[in-house]
Amino acid sequence: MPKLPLAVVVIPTYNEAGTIGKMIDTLCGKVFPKIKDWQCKLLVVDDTSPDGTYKIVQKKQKQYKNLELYLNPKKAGIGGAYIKGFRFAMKSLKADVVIEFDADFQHPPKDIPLLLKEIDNGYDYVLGSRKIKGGSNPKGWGFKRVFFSEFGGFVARFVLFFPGKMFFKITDPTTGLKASRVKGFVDTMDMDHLYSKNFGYKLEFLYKMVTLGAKVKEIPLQFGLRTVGESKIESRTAKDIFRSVFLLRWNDVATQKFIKFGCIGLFGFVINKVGLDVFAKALQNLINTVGIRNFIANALAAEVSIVSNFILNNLWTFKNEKLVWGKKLIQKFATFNLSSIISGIIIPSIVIGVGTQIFGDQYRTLFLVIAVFFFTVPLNWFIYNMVIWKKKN
Ligand SMILES: Nc1nc2c(ncn2[C@@H]2O[C@H](COP(=O)(O)OP(=O)(O)OP(=O)(O)O)[C@@H](O)[C@H]2O)c(=O)[nH]1
Ligand SMILES: [Mg+2]
Repeated sequence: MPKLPLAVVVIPTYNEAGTIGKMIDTLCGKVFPKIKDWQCKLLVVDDTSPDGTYKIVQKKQKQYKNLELYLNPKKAGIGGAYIKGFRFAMKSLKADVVIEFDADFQHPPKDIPLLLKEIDNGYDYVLGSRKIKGGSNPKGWGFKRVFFSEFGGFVARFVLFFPGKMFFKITDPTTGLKASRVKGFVDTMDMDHLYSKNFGYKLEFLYKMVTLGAKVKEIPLQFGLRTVGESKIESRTAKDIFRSVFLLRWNDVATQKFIKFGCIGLFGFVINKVGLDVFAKALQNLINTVGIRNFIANALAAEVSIVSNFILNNLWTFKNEKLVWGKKLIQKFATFNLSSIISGIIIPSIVIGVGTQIFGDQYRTLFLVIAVFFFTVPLNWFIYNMVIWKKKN
């Protein structure tokens, strides 16, 4: 018979003596034996809980062969515990899938086979969602907890994924119930540089899995009420989660590029403005007709700003995709020049012309802003990334 793939359910615990024994009996005694296509192990990562949670696990290990304990000498935070647990599950146990699970029965044990079924269906990252049909928050949650969960979830989704497809696909980013494929994902993920070792890790793992290209699937999660033991959620948990989310977004390669692109664009605008004045003055004695003079002055100034935009983006924004001197650079510059004329001059002129024709001359500045932010910026960003400095695979 071929060897079955291994799923390791990782439960971090801190003072869960009131519930861990029952959880072990439920998983190792009832749930795991019913799963036929997977070999399952339970790994408890305990931070040497003062209430002796680990002692209960050690006792149960005599009864269950598929029960493992990883004992941290001191409190590591939920994220810290998961990092250690995942490493142990991969290196020592050779897990194919790792599952994040709570000790306090808020995650229904019956969901474990459902998570694995979706992995069998080809998904790499299966999430329990409280927001899709069939999922729910506990009935007993007060306004504050519901608000933080809803608001925090939305901010996290928005900051991390908007306007990408994951913004719509991932409905519950702060969920704690997840199954992750190891090969190509958890074994590839950088777990050494997390911004948070507490609850913020959830968003970081999520972001990293998505960035690695994981195929994501949500299943409904009826999140229960904690009945035994104490919550480890603190008032600073919300802050911790927001901090992780913003740092992830800020330090993302694309964000950093976009900021540089924006600065250079702004600088180009300044060059255009200054250049217009300089050229207009220089041409004063050469061309008498003011309209023609300013037309030529602006064309020259715009060209100078296009050249400076190209050079600066090449050296700074897209330094990793830098074009070096040669025929290709000249071709790319020609494309850049043409697209800049279209996106920076022709399109805004049409938007402003059509807009003011329909709505009136008083909206001239408004249409300029619309043209720049809704047409020029997105169009340039797209062309720079997809054409001029397109990454080679
Ligand atoms: N090892 C370890 N486990 C932790 C730590 N903090 C939390 N946990 C465990 O992580 C799991 C989730 O923590 P909970 O306090 O239940 O968080 P929650 O479910 O979002 O919040 P509640 O609804 O209040 O229970 C539980 O099994 C905790 O024991 C920690 O610092 N170290
Ligand atoms: Mg809980």
